[in-house]
Amino acid sequence: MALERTLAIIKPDAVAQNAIGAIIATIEHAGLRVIGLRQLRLSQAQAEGFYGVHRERPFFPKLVAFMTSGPCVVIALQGDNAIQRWRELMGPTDSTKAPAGTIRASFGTSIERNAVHGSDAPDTARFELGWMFAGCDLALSAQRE
Ligand code: FUP
Repeated sequence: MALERTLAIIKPDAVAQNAIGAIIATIEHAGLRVIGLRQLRLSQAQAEGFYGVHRERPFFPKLVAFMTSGPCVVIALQGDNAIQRWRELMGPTDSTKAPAGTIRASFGTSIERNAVHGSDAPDTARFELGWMFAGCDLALSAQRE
């Protein structure tokens, strides 16, 4: 198994529900390590840049409006197979189709307002962590496994 890092985002809908602690508890109970953490409100330009791959999709304006509607919590995670394991904890993109017990079933309400984000592959994880934790040395803040 590969020791990986991935980016998790607790989106504005979940922050508004006071669900930050519950979501981080789920992450920690699953054995993933939090190695970086901050709360921020994305600017329009940051949200458009972060979701740049979706720029041509019809849902892009609503996605950017939602992601800038309130504060997010961005989290760097580390663990064996962290990318896939975090996505399993999240559940599928559409919250209405997410299996009971997943974070998107518990805190999301639709495909658009789906509570959390997770990187989908090693290259996107590297890009997204660099974006959200620019200037941070995540290796220094990581617990030794
Ligand atoms: P995911 O990897 O599960 O976050 O999903 P995607 O990268 O495919 O989509 C990124 C975000 O775009 C989703 F979290 C929500 C939004 N989206 C929509 O609003 N409508 C869609 O049909 C697909 C995605």
